[in-house]
This record gives sequence, C-alpha cells and structure tokens, in this order.
Amino acid sequence: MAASKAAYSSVSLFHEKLLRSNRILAICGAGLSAASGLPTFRGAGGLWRNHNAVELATPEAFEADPGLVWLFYAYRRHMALEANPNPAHYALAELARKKPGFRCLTQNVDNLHVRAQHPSEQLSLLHGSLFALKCSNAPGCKWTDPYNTADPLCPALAPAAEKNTDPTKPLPLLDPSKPLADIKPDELPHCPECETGLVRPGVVWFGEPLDEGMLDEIDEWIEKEPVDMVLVIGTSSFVYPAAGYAERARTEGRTAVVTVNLELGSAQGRNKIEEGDFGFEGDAAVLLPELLK
Ligand code: BV8
Repeated sequence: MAASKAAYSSVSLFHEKLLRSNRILAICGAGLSAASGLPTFRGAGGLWRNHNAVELATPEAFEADPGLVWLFYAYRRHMALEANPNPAHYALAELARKKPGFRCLTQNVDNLHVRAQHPSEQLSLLHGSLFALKCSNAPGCKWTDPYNTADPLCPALAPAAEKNTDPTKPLPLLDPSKPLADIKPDELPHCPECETGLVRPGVVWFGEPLDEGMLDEIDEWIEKEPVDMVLVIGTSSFVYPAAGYAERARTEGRTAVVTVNLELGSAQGRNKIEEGDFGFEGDAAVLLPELLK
C-alpha cells in the first residue's frame, strides 16, 4: 500500500480532498442498503433459503423455473417496499444537490436512492430495478412497465408478501424446512402486449448486457474531464462491469479512490491502493453522513 496508513483513514484529510473535488463518482453496492434491512448478495443474508442469490439472478434460472425466480424477486420487492432509505442514501442525494459534478452509479435494484430523492440525472441504475417489469420476449417485444409496486404481483406470489407476524421466526417463504409453492407458468403474469412472453423483473441478470446507452453515457462522463474522487461504497467489487469503474476513472496523482465498507478487506476489488486513497471501515449508514457533511 503506497498510501500511509494514517493518511488512508484520516477523515480530516478526506474532508480537505472532498472540498477541492468537483468531479466525484460513486459506485454503490448492496452494503449501502444493509442498514435498511435488506440482505446483501454475498454476506450472510446473501443465501436465499438454500439457493444462492447469484444462481437465481440468471436467464437460465428463469427459463428453468420462472415460479421459483419470481418468488425470489417478489420477496425482494416486498422487502424493499417495507424498507426505507437510510442516512447513507440521503447523504449521497445531498451531495448530488451540492455538487453538480457528482455522479452515482448503483448496482442496487431496491429503488432506495430514488426514494431518498436522489436527483435522477445524477443517478445510473446499472442493474435496473425490482420495480421495473418487462416482457421475457424482449428485445423482440418492447413492452415494459417502468414502475410497478404491486405486492404481490399476482395471487400465486402471495407467499412472498406475507407479513412477518412473529419476527422470532423466519417467514414461511424463507424457512428451508417448508416446501416452496410449486408455481406453474400459467399462474404467472403474461405480457399484455404479445400475450405469449412471461412478464419478468426489469433487472440485469448475470450474463445479460447492461443498457448500452447508459454505459456509453457513463464512459463519456468519465472521459470528458479528470475525476477527482471515486467513492466505492458497500460493494465487494466482484461484479463487472460495475467493479471496473474505480480504476477506469482513476487519473494517477489526482483521483482519490475512497473505499467505505463494513470489512475493508472484503472488498474483493481489483482496486490497487495508491497514494492519496482513503479507506473507512464501518456501516455506510453511519460513516457517509459524517464523511459527506
Ligand atoms: C455483462 C441484478 C456482458 C439482479 C446483478 C469481467 C470479469 C469477470 C466477470 C465478468 C466480466 N464481465 C462480465 C462478467 C460476468 C458477470 C460477473 O461480473 N460475474 C461475477 C459473478 C464475477 N457480469 C455480468 O454478467 C454482467 N453482464 O457483463 O454482460 C455481455 C455483453 C454483451 C452480451 C451479453 C453479455 C451483469 C452483471 C449484473 C448482474 N446483476 N443484480 C439482482 O439484483 O437480482 S449483480 C448483483 O451483485 C447485485 O446488483 C449486487 O449489487 C451486485 C454486486 O454485489 P454487491 O453489491 O457488491 O454486494 P455483495 O453482497 O457482493 O457485497 C456487499 C459488500 O458490502 C461487502 O463488501 C460487505 O462487506 C459490504 N457491507 C455489508 N454491510 C455493509 C457493507 N458496507 C458498508 N456498510 C454496511 N452496513
């Protein structure tokens, strides 16, 4: 590590750098929403029953068992609707209002940045949203519903919307000892336009491309002027292309890469640590309001 340990975690040096920074990029991950009660992907909460969330977030899983994948997403929609933005979401939205040169890229699909009133022109939803719907015949069929909060989306998915009456017990849906309802495709919503495709969550699954127009716009933003600071918040920096932006945006000798993580070591980032970088270990919901004030 080129940076001196003391400088690396100095809040006062960070505040000086922030004051001088106009172009700031944030890359956010599931750890940002942990304080809102939403499980992360790879942490302890990352396992959904005995399924690994990453295995369910694929077109192949949806093809093989759309009912199971929809139960997973209906559950996450329900959780996200019950959750609230936390102080970290509000601190980022406030930074966006103070610094027009700030841009937030989030991997999170929980809509909490939007509910924290983050200015939309300074926010990129890299992996889409739990509350967007589209036809599984896309791109052939263009039908989408950009914002749908029906909970449950259809009667067959009602188990995902059950209120947790006894918080000391897992929701029946989450209790691996209880068999999951076997939902047939004809019990799931079909596209109102083409009438043949199943409706699917408007998220980017593993193996699917991110929105090209959005990627081009981010590249243009990064390339137009040097970036002063990259905030890497609550992400294991494991998923690409999101994880690659910190190094892509770095200008040697100018850009400070600032990692905010509950376990600094866990950020499996490819990010090197350079002179001028910062690292702050703890809950983003506690650290960010202090760092960005
Ligand atoms: C694509 C939506 C190309 C769905 C998600 C290059 C190199 C290697 C691999 C690839 C590569 N390019 C592409 C790949 C393959 C793949 C990939 O990256 N695989 C990984 C597993 C290696 N990438 C893709 O498939 C991408 N597509 O590149 O397409 C292409 C081009 C043309 C044609 C076809 C294809 C698509 C990736 C998007 C996948 N979708 N989400 C859904 O959400 O259900 S990704 C999913 O993981 C979530 O979005 C999640 O946010 C994201 C990343 O995880 P994290 O957010 O980092 O969460 P994680 O749990 O891992 O970590 C939490 C962190 O927070 C931890 O560090 C923890 O310590 C910390 N933390 C916890 N609590 C707190 C905290 N920090 C602070 N405070 C706290 N309280």
